[in-house]
Amino acid sequence: MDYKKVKLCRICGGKRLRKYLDLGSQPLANNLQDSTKSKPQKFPLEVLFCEECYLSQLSAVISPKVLYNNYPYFSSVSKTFQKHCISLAEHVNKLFKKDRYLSLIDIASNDGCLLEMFRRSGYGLMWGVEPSKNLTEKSERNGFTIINDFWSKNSCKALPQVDVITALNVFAHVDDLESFLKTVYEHLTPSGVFIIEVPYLKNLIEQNQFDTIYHEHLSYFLLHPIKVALRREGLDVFRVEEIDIHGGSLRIFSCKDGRNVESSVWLTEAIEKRKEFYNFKTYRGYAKRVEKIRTDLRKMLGGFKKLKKRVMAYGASAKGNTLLNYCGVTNTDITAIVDDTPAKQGKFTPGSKIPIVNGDHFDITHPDYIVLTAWNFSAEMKKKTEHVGAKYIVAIPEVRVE
Ligand code: JHZ
Ligand code: ZN
Repeated sequence: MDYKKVKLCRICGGKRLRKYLDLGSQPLANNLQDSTKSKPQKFPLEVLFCEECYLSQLSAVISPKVLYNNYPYFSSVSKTFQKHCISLAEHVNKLFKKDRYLSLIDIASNDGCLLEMFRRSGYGLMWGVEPSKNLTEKSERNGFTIINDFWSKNSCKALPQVDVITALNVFAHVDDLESFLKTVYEHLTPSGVFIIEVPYLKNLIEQNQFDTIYHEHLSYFLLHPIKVALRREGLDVFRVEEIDIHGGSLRIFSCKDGRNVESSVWLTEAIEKRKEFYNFKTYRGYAKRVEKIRTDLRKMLGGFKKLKKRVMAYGASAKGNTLLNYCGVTNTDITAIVDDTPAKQGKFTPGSKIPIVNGDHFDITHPDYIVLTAWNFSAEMKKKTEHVGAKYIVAIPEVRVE
């Protein structure tokens, strides 16, 4: 399978792209293996910084058809994410006078988790757009209308203009942002609101969250480049919020016109500037900090292996696979990974070949340590495993036992 090499910045077309991180060649993070014998193809995983608009982006683009045809990630598995969607629905309602039923399109609606929370909060007309067949089928069974395709002018031409368009954890996955945003503009009513949520690059750098880097995430965003991309397509950012989900994300509200730009917008940009995120030198020491995580984790797991400790992990997340593959951790270090997603159970993590099992295995194996490979949900995961009596290993922002 081939991939496209990035030569120009996807937002500003700039040529001055400088590499600041190389995580080696890695398999696709959600390409779970059916057996330990499969040999998944590997692709370069490197991050480049654009000196003109400050976007961080991968050097390689894999075809989205390969990545999302059958996607094993189900948003609803996490109660934390469900609560997050409920609060977003309440929050959005406050932006409108609720004198009528509002309409909504959710881009990359996954298994319908967000649609469900908007339905409960009284939305009348709703559509999801989702390329993965398995996720579409689940949402349709729950009564939602889903366009089973990528968000594009052509696939969504039957959809009307709506009051709210949401794009949670999908903006970073898009190569052609220009046509993505043009389609958003066409489907938004004049007073409508477009909401993006993306993992925030500030946290990726400051908290060493290098595991958020995998082939699906083509871009790593600051507010500034998002503003540039939106403005070019006629959308103005009027509010920005820093939210806790996925290790710290940005929630960005934009509209065609008519809403006052709130102080959060210039304040966020001012902080990005003051913290020197618009300067390549800030990214220089990053690779060293990431290498230290690898050294420390290998040392810790090597020590536990010698002591014959039982080590399992929780969360066969995409980010977990970046961590395991970059650190060279395999099924000789971690016996099994628990994941509550039925579609992931019975498979093996790509590259590291660790079996993915259900939660009963904590009680069968009685691990001494559980590596929280989805550390962004540690509170929820610790609660679910209290009875196991194990200690937890967390690798981000630095390797430690809790
Ligand atoms: P999680 C996701 O990436 C999806 P991933 C996506 N790639 C994206 O853009 C980013 O987020 C931002 C499991 N789990 O969410 C479910 C339990 O088993 O950290 C998941 O497999 N029990 C679109 O894959 C994994 O852990 C639980 O109680 O890196 C979490 O994956 C909980 C809470 C989770 O994301
Ligand atoms: Zn650029």
